[in-house]
This record gives sequence, structure tokens and C-alpha cells, in this order.
Amino acid sequence: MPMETVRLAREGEIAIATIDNPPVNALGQALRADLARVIAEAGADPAVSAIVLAAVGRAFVAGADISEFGKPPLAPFLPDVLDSIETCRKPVVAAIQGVALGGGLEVALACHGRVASVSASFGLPEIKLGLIPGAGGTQRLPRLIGAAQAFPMMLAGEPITASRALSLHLVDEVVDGDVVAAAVALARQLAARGAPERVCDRTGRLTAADREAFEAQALATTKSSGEMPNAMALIEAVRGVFALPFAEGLAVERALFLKLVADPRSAALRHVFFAEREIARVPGIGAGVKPRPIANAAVIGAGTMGGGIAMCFANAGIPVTLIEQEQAQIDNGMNRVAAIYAMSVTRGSLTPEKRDERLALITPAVGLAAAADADIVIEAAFEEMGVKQQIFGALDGIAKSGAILASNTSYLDVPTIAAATKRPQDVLGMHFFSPANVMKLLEVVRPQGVADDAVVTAMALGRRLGKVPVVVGNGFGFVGNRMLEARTRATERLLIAGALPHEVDAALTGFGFKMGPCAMADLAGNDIGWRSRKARGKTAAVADAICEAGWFGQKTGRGYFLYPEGARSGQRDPEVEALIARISEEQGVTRRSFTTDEILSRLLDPMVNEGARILEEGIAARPGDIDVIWLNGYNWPAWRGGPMYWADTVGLRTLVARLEQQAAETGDATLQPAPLLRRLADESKGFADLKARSA
Ligand code: HSC
Repeated sequence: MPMETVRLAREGEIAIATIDNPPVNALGQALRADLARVIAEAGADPAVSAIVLAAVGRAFVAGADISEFGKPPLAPFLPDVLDSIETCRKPVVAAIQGVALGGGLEVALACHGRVASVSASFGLPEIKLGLIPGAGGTQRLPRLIGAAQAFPMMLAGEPITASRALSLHLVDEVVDGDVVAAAVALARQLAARGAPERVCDRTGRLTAADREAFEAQALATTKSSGEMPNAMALIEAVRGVFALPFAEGLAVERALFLKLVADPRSAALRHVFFAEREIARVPGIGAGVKPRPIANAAVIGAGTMGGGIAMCFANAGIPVTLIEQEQAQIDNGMNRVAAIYAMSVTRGSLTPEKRDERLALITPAVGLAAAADADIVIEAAFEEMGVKQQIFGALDGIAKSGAILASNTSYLDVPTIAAATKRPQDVLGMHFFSPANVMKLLEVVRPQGVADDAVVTAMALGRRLGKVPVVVGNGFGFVGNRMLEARTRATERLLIAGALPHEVDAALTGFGFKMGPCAMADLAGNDIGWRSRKARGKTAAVADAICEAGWFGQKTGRGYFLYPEGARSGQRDPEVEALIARISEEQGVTRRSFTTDEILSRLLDPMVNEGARILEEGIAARPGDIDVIWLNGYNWPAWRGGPMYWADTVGLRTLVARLEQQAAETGDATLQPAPLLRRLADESKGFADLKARSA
């Protein structure tokens, strides 16, 4: 017998239906069927005068079961179940104790009354999955709170608090105590009044002024959202509220939803949703391993990176000591931090009080001894092995027992850093991305020998800092930068073969990136890669020549592009283009033109190939981890799902053929398809078919 997902109980003449479908009461087929059955049963019971719909757990209902999308639909369908609730002749009151999201809020909207706990929240986040609400949300919410309130809520997809929901009249009552008891009381009142009032019949808020305000929002959205299909569908559905009877509006909404759910962009966003949850499960580490407590931290190095990391702690309310070698350096570092906070105050995103609170959490200090009491020490010093080893050697004698010692290195070998200490079980990498106080990605580097609870601590801390932490194995450039380097090499090859910087960048921005590789190098500073290449005895003819000319990017006013008078976006530079042509000639290359598709293939295929090697080596546990890294650290467009997901949509056989052709054309053996890529292609499989490996 399958477990029942809804329990029916009685309190006098009130039936109480309690949803219990862990972990988040998602509306899978079993729950839909149980809900329909219970409503029918209680509705038909002459001893029942009203029904309370409650739930247990952290969610009231988290929405439709996203894993069912893209598969053949299973009856009963949610809109039909909600219709049975709304048309029930006995009042149904929702008792909302947690998050009511998507289909979960739509369940509440189909009820005749809504009572919420103070901690409850409400949202229609379908837009984030490339969808619109599909079970009446676009029709019922505007009828309840007005279209000009409902549309922005559905467009942003962000949840609102219970008190906000009360002020919008989305809920009838908010209680601090027993939400089910309050819902029972409301149910009794409604039953005493006779036939329940249905949201679908309400028209009071659909005024001419509301329509006018909504149309203004719709116009602004059309201009700003680049005509994203789901935003446009949302406008069309909400417009129906004013133009169509309820049933017809529902039919329009349903047709739009079904079209969007079949769109590859929504499938990619759904993949991202699950991949972002999967990263929390670290292969080889059981759920029983608990994080060490972190009450305070120390950051070594008050440069741009160290200062940014210290801000992450302060922003999360964790006291942090920011350490430098000399007073002047720490003064500079603190001034930089204060200036960034001041900018946020000027912009209005931070109050002066909050700024003061955050600054007070950062204690400047000179000398490593100040790290003695820290539960975690993050080193963000100069990217040189000697420097790192010296710091970790000293920390070994200073840091308290059990403290996590983390390096923010972006390329260096973490075990070699750990070897400077006698406690490798406490040493790992925490690779933040610049600017550290803004970028979401955190690579948690797990070298051999590190304790499982140290890894779990870094992951839990990352989430506390508002980051998206992903465990990666130790290896040059870890995951993100190693693949970035593959793209950088591809850019160099393309430029020498005949493409120009603006063409390379345009191909990538057309694909959905905010920036192309040349503009990105100009923004970060071309000298960074130059220094790193020199340290490793590597060359890149075009990039080196640009640096030798002193064109380090935006900070020098020119790089791959020109930035006259501090301009933020670059213009074509005839001198750079001539320099590139000269290098092609010196290398005996006859330049040719490339189509946008060719450029994309030459930039992205080598990245996927490197991703396959990363998976082979166990540096990333799952293809989805690589996707999450590229989405959160490098601006890969979410609706394309990440590089490994994208590779599956292209087809691995196609990728293998393209890489073989590129390898033959360029004579570059690194472009030969990785064995894993070949194997999957031969087996007609995709990366999605891989099982997780330990990072
Ligand atoms: C929707 O509702 C469409 C509707 O309009 C209806 C359409 C009907 C159309 C019919 C037409 C004919 N489904 O995040 P956590 C899993 S679209 C499946 O770690 P937290 C999650 O994968 C949906 N699974 O927990 C994870 O599983 P794991 C709109 C879902 O406490 C576990 O639950 N709703 C799921 O940090 C825990 O998740 C949303 O977009 C779902 N809906 O956050 C809400 N939701 O343990 C999405 C969660 O195996 N969910 N799971 O890894 C969330 O935002 C967050 O999960 C919560 C909990 C805030 C609910």
C-alpha cells in the first residue's frame, strides 16, 4: 500500500486534511490524487460543515513536482484538483505554516479562506524555471490582490512575507500561535455564512486604474526583458483577467504553460534547479558528518580579494579579523572596504547603520598572531607557493587546534600548501571569485588527507556567507579556471586564424554571456594572465604582445579594445587588429573569416572537452557541478543549463567530430576528444548519464 500523502481528521464538524509529503510537500501525482479524494470525501460527508487544508514540515506546499515536468502528464491534473477545491460547496480554509510556492500558493488561492503563520511566505517562482503559473495563479492572484500587485510578484518570482501578504489581502489572517486552530475558527465562521465566496468570482480589484497600472508595467517589461518568452506569456495571461471569463482565462494560461514547459530553455533551468541542490551532497561524505562550529574568522591579506572575503563574513554577521604585515597595508585595505560600503550607502542598498554594524565586525590587525583565536583562517595573500607555504608554516604554530586553515589560491597545489603544516586534515582550499563580496561561486578544494568534517564545515560556511559552494578536487585551476584557460587558448587560436576581438566577443554575448573573453580579459587586467603564463613558462602570441605594449585593459585605457576617457565598454582598436594580423603573418597563417557558429564551436567545444577530462580525473564529481560552477562564477546563461548540459543538447557525437576537425586543422593535440567524451559518444550517451564520483 503506498503511503497516504494527506491525512483526514475531524474536529467536531470541521474536517482537517493534513498534507504530509516530505521533503517539501511537492504536488506529485500521489499528492494530487490524495488531495482530490480527501476533498471529495469531506465534501460529501453530511457531518462536515467546512474543511481546513493544513500541512506539516517546512513547506506548506513547495509547488508542482518539478521532476514530473517534461514527462507524460499524469492525472489528476492540478488545475482540475484546484477546481474541485474551489467549487466545493463547503468552505475550504488553508492553514499555511511554511512556504507556499508556485502550485502551493495556487492551492491556497483556490481555497475560500487563508490563514498564515507569521513565518509563512508566499511566492509564484515559476518564472525562474522559464514558466508561468499553470494552475490558475495568473487568473486568481490578480482577482484577489489586483493585477498591478500580482503581476510584479509573478514577474520577479520572489516570495513575500506573511505580513506583506496580509497587507495585500492575499491572506485573511496572520497568527503567531496555532495556525490550524485559527483556520478552524475561520472555517466555522465561513460555514455559518452559507455558500463560500470564491476567488474566481471576485472582480472588485479589477478596476480601470488597476488595468492601466498593469498595462504600464507590461509595457516596461516588454522593453526591458528582451522579450523573454515567459515574461511575454505572463503578460498575455494576466491580460486575460480583464478580457476573458475566468474559465477562458484559465484555458489561455494552461496553453501558455504547456508551451513553455516544452521549451528547451525551461528544461535547462529545471536542470539547474536540481544541479544546484545536488551540490550539497558530497560524494563519499555521509549526512552524519557535522560541520565544526564557526563563530569567528581571520582573513590574511587585505588586498582586493582579502578585503572582499572579510566583507562576506561581516555581511553574514560573523566577526572577522583582517590581517596584514604592516600598518600602512591594513589601513589601505580597511579604507578600500569602507569605500565599497560607502558606495552601497550612496546607492541606497545599505543603510548607514548597517554599514557601521558591518564595519564594526571587521577588526584590522598587523601580524599573524591575531589569527590565534579564529575558528577558520582564510589566506588571501600573494599567489606564489613560497609565500603561501611560509604563511601556513607560521599558522601551524599560531592557529588553535581544530581551526580550519583555508587558502584562497586560484591555481596552486593545495597539498603542497598543507605540507607546510602538521595538520593536513584541517587544510583545504576556499576559492572565492572576484569581487568576493559579490560573486556567488565558492570552489571548496578537497585535497587528499583533509578531514570530511573540514569539508562539510567549508560547505556550510559557504552557504552562511550566501555563496554557492561546490566541492572540487585538487588540480591546476581546479574546475572553473581550468576550463576558462581552455577558452582563453581557443580565443588566441581564433584571433590568429582570422577572427577579430569584437567578432569573438559578439559570438559569446549573442549566446547569452554578459561579456566576451576579450572584454573580460580587459576588465580583469591582461597582465594577470601574462604573469601567470610567464611563471609557468607558457606563451600566447597575441595576449603577450598586447601586454608587452602595456595595454593591460580598462585600467590602462586600452587592451583588446580601446576605452577612451574611462569608458566601460570597449571600442575596436585598429592598432590591435593590425598587431593580430602581423602575428598571423609571422606564423604563416592565411587569415580567414569565421561564422558566429564556428566561433562558438571553437570557444565552447574545447571547454566541454576539458570538462570531460576534469570528470575523468574526479576533479568534479558530477557534470552538474561543472554547470553550477560556470553559471555562478563565469556568467554562463542559466537558460542554457551550463557547459556540460549544453554539450548534451548539441550531442556528444557532433562534439567529437567537431573537436577532431579542430585538432586536425590546428595540429593542437589538446583538442583531441577526451576518452570519456569519446566513450559516451560511442555509447550514444550524454553527460547526464554519468554517475557521481568522489571529488
Ligand atoms: C509550479 O508549481 C507550477 C505550478 O504553477 C503548477 C503547474 C501545473 C500545470 C499543469 C498543467 C496541465 N519539486 O531546496 P531544498 C526538492 S513550478 C520537486 O534543498 P530548502 C529538492 O530538489 C514549482 N522537488 O530545501 C530537494 O531534493 P533533494 C514552483 C522539489 O529547505 C528537496 O526538495 N515551486 C521541489 O533549502 C529540498 O529542497 C518552486 O519553484 C519541487 N517543487 O528550500 C519552489 N522543491 O533533497 C522550488 C524542492 O533530493 N523549491 N524540491 O536534493 C524551493 O524553492 C525550495 O526547495 C524550498 C525549500 C524553498 C521549497
